[in-house]
Amino acid sequence: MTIVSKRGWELPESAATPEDKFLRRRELVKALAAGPILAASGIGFAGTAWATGGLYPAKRNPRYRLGRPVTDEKIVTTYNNFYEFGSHKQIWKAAQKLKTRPWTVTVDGMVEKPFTVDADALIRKLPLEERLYRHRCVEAWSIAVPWSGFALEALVAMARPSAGAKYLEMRGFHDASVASGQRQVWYPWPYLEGLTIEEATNELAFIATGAYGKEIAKQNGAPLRLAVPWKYGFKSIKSITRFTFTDKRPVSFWEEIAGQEYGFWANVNPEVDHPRWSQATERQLGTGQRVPTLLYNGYAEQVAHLYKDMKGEALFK
Ligand SMILES: Nc1nc2c(c(=O)[nH]1)N[C@H]1C(S)=C(S)[C@@H](COP(=O)(O)O)O[C@H]1N2
Ligand SMILES: [Mo]
Repeated sequence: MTIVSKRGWELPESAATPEDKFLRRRELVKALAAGPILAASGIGFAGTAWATGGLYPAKRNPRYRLGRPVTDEKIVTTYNNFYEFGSHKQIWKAAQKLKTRPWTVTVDGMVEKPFTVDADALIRKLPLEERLYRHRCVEAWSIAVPWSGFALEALVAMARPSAGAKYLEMRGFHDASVASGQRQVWYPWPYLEGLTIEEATNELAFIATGAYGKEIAKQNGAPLRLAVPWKYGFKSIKSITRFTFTDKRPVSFWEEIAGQEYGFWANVNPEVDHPRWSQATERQLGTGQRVPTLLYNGYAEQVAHLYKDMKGEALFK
């Protein structure tokens, strides 16, 4: 395999010894954890020019290829799932009400030292790159998006989780005065998702802060959203406010609502149908085509090893 970048966390998993992994994490911690980021806690930035100037477009990492066309930006920004703003696809206008500056992100739970930081300051501190990722919704439609952002592993390194931490829990915002969907009080707000630490530090786990060469649109989950492209789309939580390290497996938003249909793992698998529909194919937005769905959404090479010894787990819902 060709190594296309000298950044440590972009190395193929097979090329990284445990020591490599430890060392590159130490490097990241040195580069990221110390310094002005903590001082910036709680500070808001009114001017957007300063906040994102020069960040986008981020340099594309050529390691991630689509094998299909990039979906039109217009489609990706007008056909959305974002239940905070309603349980239909046309939420993009309503989502403009979301105030994404200032935005604070809290990192807490089983970490060396919990902290709260302004989202713009956090984004400025982390190495941004562009990645082309496929996205497969559990409802059997798909898109392909040029995200900009940083490897979630870099945030984990910054957080310095304790050895006992097994999961990373992520929460969205909760403000029914902005998000009318949150007046539907029977939903377990805020939106919540979780990954194992191994998943969160897999090279593919990504935090998107931009898309299509600019700051990410509110309807796509500004100011920062997860992108875990081997899992069904609902795992890729939008507009994150909190990262909590824990030894208890999180019960995610959809698992809480309908655990018989949506589970913790939610890995894409064309051979395991949803209780109410087939997962064998997907409707590719913008092309009018229906194409076969791939195991792990085509990312088996990067992630299949994470699950190889798991017996009796519902890995594909
Ligand atoms: N906070 C939050 N994140 C969310 C959702 C949501 O309703 N709320 N929907 C999920 C689902 S089901 C999908 S398919 C993707 C859709 O992302 P997109 O609208 O940017 O394409 O966001 C995911 N993240
Ligand atoms: Mo979805």
